[in-house]
Amino acid sequence: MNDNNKRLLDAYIEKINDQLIKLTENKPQLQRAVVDAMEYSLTAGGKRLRPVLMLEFYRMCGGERLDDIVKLACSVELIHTYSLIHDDLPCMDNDDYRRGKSSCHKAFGEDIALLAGDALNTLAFEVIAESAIEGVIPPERAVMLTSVLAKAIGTDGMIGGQVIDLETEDEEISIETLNTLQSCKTGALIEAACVMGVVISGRMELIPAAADYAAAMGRAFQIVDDILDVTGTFEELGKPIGSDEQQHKNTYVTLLGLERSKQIAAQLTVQSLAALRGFENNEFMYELTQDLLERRS
Ligand code: GRG
Repeated sequence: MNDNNKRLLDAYIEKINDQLIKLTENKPQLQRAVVDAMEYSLTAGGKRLRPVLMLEFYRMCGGERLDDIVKLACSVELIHTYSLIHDDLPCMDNDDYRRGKSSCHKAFGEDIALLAGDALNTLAFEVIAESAIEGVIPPERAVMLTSVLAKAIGTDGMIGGQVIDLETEDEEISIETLNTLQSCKTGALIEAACVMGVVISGRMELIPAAADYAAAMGRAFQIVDDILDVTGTFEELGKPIGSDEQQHKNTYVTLLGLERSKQIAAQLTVQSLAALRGFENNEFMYELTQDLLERRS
């Protein structure tokens, strides 16, 4: 990534991080345990990819009020963090580490971690509603954002994907089923982030192009995630490697092998870049998408 784009990415991440801290401050003492757990997971690191996508799609659609939109962009990071907390629970993937730290339930106990995930989920929708109440976006756009996000994380999206994942452990599935699992579990929230950026800008005619971009990029992202689970290190990923194999998960690597997975991720990246052609000022997004293919974390 060139220096200008790196500066833009760092500026986005700084604004997102500042806003995420604000979202959990000033909460009453009695509820402090759950708020501490939310804050712990929100500030544990992470690439902030989903809010960056939302901000960039808004900007590529000609949006100029980026500072006003940061809080809205945090809605997808709140959902993402909730999904990671729940994903790590003993009844799900039972992972002890996340983002280089003890997972939420290891630090706060299962009960508080479960509630912290639930509260982050709720807070995401509170943020969207508040953006209309505060006059940041028109109410009809807030309703549309609510609809896009809710669909992306429900039974047709993230939760549905998680169910397919759980129910197909220990059995070999087809590549078609793996594609469906991935589109729901990882792809749907990534797509929602891109589409929500477009919705905020009001350029509704660009929604299909944003969805096309996200479908290809989201799959490439998951394939790289699967590759890194085999080729990465604890230091890079912030969690133990080899967990997919240990848990008998179906992944692109277990089904197609490392080399074929790398080829497909590269092809999907090219496909996603083509979908960016309809957007103005797409240089940053172009580079970010290429960098995601080479990422090590
Ligand atoms: C309601 C019980 C219940 C569960 C919610 C757990 C769940 C449903 C869904 C799991 C979704 C999930 C964890 C998908 C994995 C997606 C993925 C590739 C995560 C890693 O994303 P990165 O690399 O992580 O963006 P960072 O840490 O950088 O933010």
